[in-house]
Parts: sequence; structure tokens; C-alpha cells
Amino acid sequence: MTTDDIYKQNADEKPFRFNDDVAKVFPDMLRRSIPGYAATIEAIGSLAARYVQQDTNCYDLGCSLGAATLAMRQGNQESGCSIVAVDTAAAMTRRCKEIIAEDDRQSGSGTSVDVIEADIRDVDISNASMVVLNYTLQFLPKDDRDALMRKIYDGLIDGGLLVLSEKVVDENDEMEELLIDLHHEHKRRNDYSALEVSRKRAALENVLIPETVAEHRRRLANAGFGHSAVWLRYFNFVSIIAIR
Ligand code: GEK
Repeated sequence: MTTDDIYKQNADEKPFRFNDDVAKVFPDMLRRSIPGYAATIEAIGSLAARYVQQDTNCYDLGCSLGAATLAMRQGNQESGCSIVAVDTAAAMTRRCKEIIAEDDRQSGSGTSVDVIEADIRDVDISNASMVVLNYTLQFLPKDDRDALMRKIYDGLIDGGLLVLSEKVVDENDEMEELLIDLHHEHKRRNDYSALEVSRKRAALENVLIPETVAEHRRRLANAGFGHSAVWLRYFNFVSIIAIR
């Protein structure tokens, strides 16, 4: 796995972009930066085994290098299913296609995967039994999030599952400061220097826009989901499931 040293090198203060440099180090970046990332990927596999239905579609929205796609593919027990993996960054979809092709050769899975370079706001979602938004919604302008959630709800079949993982913000300033501090300490334990942590934080300003857990749950309810549950929380990172 190539080590993420982007903010060791990069002092130019440009906003964060999902480019080739990021794609190259991405698995290492997510593993060291997002507390609970490995747990979300593992759970996506377990959830696919329970919720994917025969002859339906699964969607990995903001797929990056396809970690959640591969987990769904490995977890799925049903026949006639297709996974649609979507990302707007060409650097990500290019590498993701290679990773899926390698998995095709090794796993011989019957679940087809279509990797598409597109904006998730523009893709059709239909006949879906599982939709994953693993740390992606946070990169969409806030005003576009309600419409995307309604589109997902409308595209899910009865009993279909949404997994929504996000960085969140706390309503209480003191708690928020503590959670950010704990997250930064976690990153330093994972061998990022204080300077790298602060450069990355600045680069993500206005690029990653977190909301509160209450805002997410309200949006899910407004879209039509009768109930949503937080199944994972690690500092200021959460993963929520909702069933249509
Ligand atoms: C994983 N889910 O490994 N349309 C499509 N893709 C987008 C959009 C958009 N409008 N906005 C951002 N992205 C992955 C990790 S990373 C999380 C997801 C992170 C894409 C963006 O190009 C990037 O690849 C991904 O969403 C977010 O489980 O970097 O913190």
C-alpha cells in the first residue's frame, strides 16, 4: 500500500482534490484518517449478505477505488444482481476499473460491476436493494443533499437498504472541539505529523461540509425512511442504516 505523504510535501494551500496523487495513496489515506473505516467496509459486506435481493441493482455512490463495491460483491449471495459504482473523479474510476478487473480474474463472481465516471446527482437509481454512500454525501453542496436522498428512496425497492457514512459535527461547541481533538490525536497515532493534520484540515475547509446526526436523520425521514439507526460512531465519524 503506497503511503500517504501528500501533506508532508504539499505546502501550497490548495483546496483538496480527488486527483491522481490522491488516488495513488487513497487506501492508506482512508485507513489512517477515518476512524472506523475498516469496520464500515466489513459491515457493508455483512449487510449485502442480508439485504441484497435477487435480480436487483446495488449502488456504490462515490465509490473511489471500489472498497464498498468489492465488499458488496463478496457479501452478496443472490443471483442476477449488478453493482453500479459511480465516482466523479476520473483518477478514481480509472484505478477502480483496474481493481475490479483484477477481482473479476480472481473471484469469478457472478455479480457484474459497472464503474461509471459521473456525478451521483445525475445517475438514475432504480430497482435497488442496496445503496451505499460511504463518506460521500459530505462532499455535495448542502442544497443538493435532500434531492439526492429522495432519489435514493424512490429508487429502492421495499426492504431495500441505505448505508450512509459521514463525518459529522456536534451541536455543542465543547464536544465538537473534543471530538476533533481526539480525531487529530488518532491521526497522529497513525503517523501523520501535526503539520500534515493541520494542512489537510485547511485543504478540506469548504470542500467537506459536515452536518449533525440530527440533520442526517431528519433528511432521511423527510425522504420517506420510517426509521434510521446509527450502527457505528467513532469520534466524529458515523455510519447510519435506513430501510425502505
Ligand atoms: C470508500 N466510498 O472507499 N459525484 C460522484 N462522486 C463524488 C461526488 C459527486 N458529486 N462528490 C465527491 N465524490 C469510498 C470513499 S471518498 C471519502 C469515498 C473521502 C467522490 C470523490 O471523488 C471521492 O472519490 C469520494 O466521493 C469520497 O468506501 O475521501 O473522505
